[in-house]
Amino acid sequence: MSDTIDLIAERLDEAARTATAVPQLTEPLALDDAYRVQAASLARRYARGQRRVGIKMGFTSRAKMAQMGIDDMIWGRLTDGMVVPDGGSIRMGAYVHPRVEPEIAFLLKSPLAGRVTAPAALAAVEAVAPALEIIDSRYRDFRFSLTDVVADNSSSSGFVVGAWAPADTDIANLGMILNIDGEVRQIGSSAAILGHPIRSLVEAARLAEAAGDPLQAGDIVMAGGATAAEALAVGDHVRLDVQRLGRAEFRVEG
Ligand code: OOG
Ligand code: MG
Repeated sequence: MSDTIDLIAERLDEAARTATAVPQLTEPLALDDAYRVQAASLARRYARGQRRVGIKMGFTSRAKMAQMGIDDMIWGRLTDGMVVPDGGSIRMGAYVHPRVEPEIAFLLKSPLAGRVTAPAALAAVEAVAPALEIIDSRYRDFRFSLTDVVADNSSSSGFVVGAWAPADTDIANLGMILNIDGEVRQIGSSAAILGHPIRSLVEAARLAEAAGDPLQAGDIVMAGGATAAEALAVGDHVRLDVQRLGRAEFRVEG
């Protein structure tokens, strides 16, 4: 099995590195093995000098589950190579078929592992911010099964974090507006993320520890898309406004 895991990890890592779509996996994988593929493909990125900076949660809202037809929460690793500065730009050619989704990000001031309560999770938070995730499935046509997407690092490919706000900011039910080129494309609420985004951090603490990769001080945790994702095109100016938290934005260059 470990040969198979390494081979799939190499295939998916190459697909991400070269921005080339690949077919869905034909090898039947158990969920644990899909996460092993993810870890092995991330190990290849670390070997190229990238550093893990946190994790992203996926399918934490109904809108995202409905858009992709998957009902299970997933997670993936974030590296410094995926950071897009707020107000900066991405190059379309570095992606297969990127999409963007409105999220909330947490910055941790202390480690957080295992089964924790929501207040304990909040106590580990240094700051919260409006955030945009750029997802880019390496699978053709952005179609995948649960284990396919987990193996592919849960489609993570980039993220933009706006200005950090104090951890005691009430984020239970904040209006979120995703705007592309001045046009409102998605409207949602932070409450769409598991009823309250802090629950996504609670789940992240449990899942990351179970995989032997627990959350650390300094980690960024992306809580998951509050709405469906929007496809990106060259020339797009993407902006997220989150009530009370402010905005995050970037441009898509050719
Ligand atoms: C999988 C990643 C899901 C989210 O925020 O729900 C995700 C995908 O939709 O390609 O990042
Ligand atoms: Mg996401």
